[in-house]
Amino acid sequence: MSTPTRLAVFAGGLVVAFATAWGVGSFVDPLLDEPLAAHDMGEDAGAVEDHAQATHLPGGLMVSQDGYALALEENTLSPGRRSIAFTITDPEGEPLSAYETEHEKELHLIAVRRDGSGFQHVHPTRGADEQWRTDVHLTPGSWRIFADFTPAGHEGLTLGADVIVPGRVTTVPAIRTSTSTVDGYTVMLTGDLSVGTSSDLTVTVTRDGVPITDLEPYLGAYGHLVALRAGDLAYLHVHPEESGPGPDVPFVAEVPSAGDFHLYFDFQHDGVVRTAEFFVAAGEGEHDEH
Ligand SMILES: [Cu+2]
Repeated sequence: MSTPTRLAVFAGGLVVAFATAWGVGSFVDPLLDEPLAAHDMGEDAGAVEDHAQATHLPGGLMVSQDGYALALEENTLSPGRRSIAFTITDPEGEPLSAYETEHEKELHLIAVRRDGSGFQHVHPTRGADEQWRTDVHLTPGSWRIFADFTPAGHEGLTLGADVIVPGRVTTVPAIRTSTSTVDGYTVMLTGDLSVGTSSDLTVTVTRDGVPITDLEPYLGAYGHLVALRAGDLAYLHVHPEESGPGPDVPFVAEVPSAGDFHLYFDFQHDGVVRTAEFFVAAGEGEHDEH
């Protein structure tokens, strides 16, 4: 076979292979997607069938959603205690001025380094120009900033954006633990994170072995729990359940996938808000049809 002929045959083969792959992909994908989505998402299967609708992704992965956007004033900040300023813009591109109050605040800001360290949950103040501003403490590394808010007349949104902090990065390895100590308090997390079902979690606060039974209300409950998926830092929905002032504080979490999760429990006692941190794995729970 002459060289030009060989090349022609080779090229023809490539075209056939490409066409086949394209044809198979376009016909098989819709069939594959449906059972996968139904399986992975359990009860939420109906809500996630339309993959094109970004609204059904976990929160915190996008900088804009439903026309609302998080615009940070600066995407690079030096290490130390820094002021973070940002604006939420509405679908018309104007600064958002009407918010619903959720958990006693119009907007909750979470700052966390990409490795899960340095968690801060703060409440910025909104200026006359609708710009939000708050102080956070930043160490070198890549930080994720989450704005959790509800535009008036809309459902709640969690938007996320990155801030780069230059400098020598000291990585903190995340070690799985469901017990956390902070300022002499021992905080335990019980219950399993299960994919595709509502997961009941309980946080228990003790000090020197003595159950704490006089937790103080914080953000309308006896504690506030934030869960972030390790890796992409997807922001999960965690709802507080009715409870007394300790030592047990119950929550219900919705987990979108198996994987490791950082959990941060903010609680108030003796007038001080503290954060207990956990790092736990989410499994498939009772959904093991594999
Ligand atoms: Cu908050």
